[in-house]
Amino acid sequence: MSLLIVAGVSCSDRETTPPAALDAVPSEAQLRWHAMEMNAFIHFTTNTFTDKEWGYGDESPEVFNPTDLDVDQWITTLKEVGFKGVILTTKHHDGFCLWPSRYTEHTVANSPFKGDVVKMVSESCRRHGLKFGIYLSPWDRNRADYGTPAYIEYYRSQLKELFTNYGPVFEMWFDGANGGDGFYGGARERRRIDGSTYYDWPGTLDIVREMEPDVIFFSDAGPGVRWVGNERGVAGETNWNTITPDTLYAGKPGIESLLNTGSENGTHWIPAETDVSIRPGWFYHAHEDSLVKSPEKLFEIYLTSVGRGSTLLLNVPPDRRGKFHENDIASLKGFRAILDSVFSKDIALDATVWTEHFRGGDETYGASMVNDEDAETYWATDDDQHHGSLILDFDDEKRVSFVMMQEYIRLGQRVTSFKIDIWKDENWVNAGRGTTIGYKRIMAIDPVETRRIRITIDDAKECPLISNVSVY
Ligand code: FUL
Repeated sequence: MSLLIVAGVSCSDRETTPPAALDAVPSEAQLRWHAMEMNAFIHFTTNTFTDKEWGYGDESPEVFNPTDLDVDQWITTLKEVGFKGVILTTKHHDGFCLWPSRYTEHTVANSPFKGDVVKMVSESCRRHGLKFGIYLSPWDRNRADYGTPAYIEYYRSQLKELFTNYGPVFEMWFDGANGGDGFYGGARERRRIDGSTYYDWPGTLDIVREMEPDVIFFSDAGPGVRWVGNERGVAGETNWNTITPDTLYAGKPGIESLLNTGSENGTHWIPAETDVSIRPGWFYHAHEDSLVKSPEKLFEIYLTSVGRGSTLLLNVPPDRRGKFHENDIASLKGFRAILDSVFSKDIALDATVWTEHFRGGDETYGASMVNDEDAETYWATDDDQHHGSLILDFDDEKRVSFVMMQEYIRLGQRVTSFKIDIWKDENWVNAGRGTTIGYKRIMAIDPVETRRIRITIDDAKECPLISNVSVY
């Protein structure tokens, strides 16, 4: 590059223009949410004591009686496994409140336990450095006024109580299950609501945003993050963070596959959150003690959620003592051990990375930006070039089983197809292909000894920007 000396100041005559952002990009709060990668869900209420999944709403607060509640055991266990945030069911569909809400008698205050579980969990999260989130079921099978405008007032008053007394709250979870039969203050009937209008979500979100401007709203349709479309722990192999929310709303039937993949030309950044339980049910049932997912299954779920650019929300339900069961703890620890062993050494850090093309011939967009341990730097191509390859040279044969890639999503999600080749017998041999990358993509490949890996971006919406490549 030639240099001009102007009045003693040297400057390049060919300044490389940085890539322009796409229309749909994440907010700062969404970027922080992506980086959390693994959060935990906690389902705990009268269901834990009645052995139900959906309480009818007529359960007496008397049944809620954990004998040995230890929220620090939950939070320290989750922290050791690597979870960054916790979302607590402060009220499930049965309407029982885990805090002494002044708007209803149907709370912990009238249970033999009496304690404020929301306070205990939010404080424990803060003590141990985890972020705290809230699930407040919009559907309430206890309330006589459910289905009328009065209930919306009730729901909003409770949001105000929660956000004022227990914040900061990083994520607010609006469940899509809505309406149906219930106790409804003794009516014991079936009630239907129009999910697209009844809750006036825009009005409710405004109220919450005023209290917590950075909160991420989860619902089927966002607007902060969207449901992944299933409860099996599987994000789309093609997983766009973008989707067009126009006609979507929480609980709308038939949108599962769209939510699972997102859409390439979606107008908004609404990434998929993968919620799944460590047990068959969301609440604790003793008869499921032998059905806790194994460490290997949890790792498989990690690969189909975090490994596909989604965030994992893993539910771990406390038992009737108010503790995580020994079997769940053993599985979680085993899962952590697998993560530690698989991802113990990133061999890409010692590799030399080559490319035939980088933006403007400017080293600040060069291949070495993908293994410099700086998430803010990235390899980029010129605007008119939507493909390119990176070759990682390890100097000698290394055993390779996983390749991890990250796009610089601050400027939008771009890659639409890529492949991974390994160098074998003086030839490139294909080891895997994929579509989207997004925040993170982890490709498991058949374990192999090789001295070189080639990652080819075959196509992208605009010039690809790759901020990180790791190899294990
Ligand atoms: C669903 C609910 O009906 C389940 O009980 C659970 O809370 C799950 C996370 O969301 O819609």
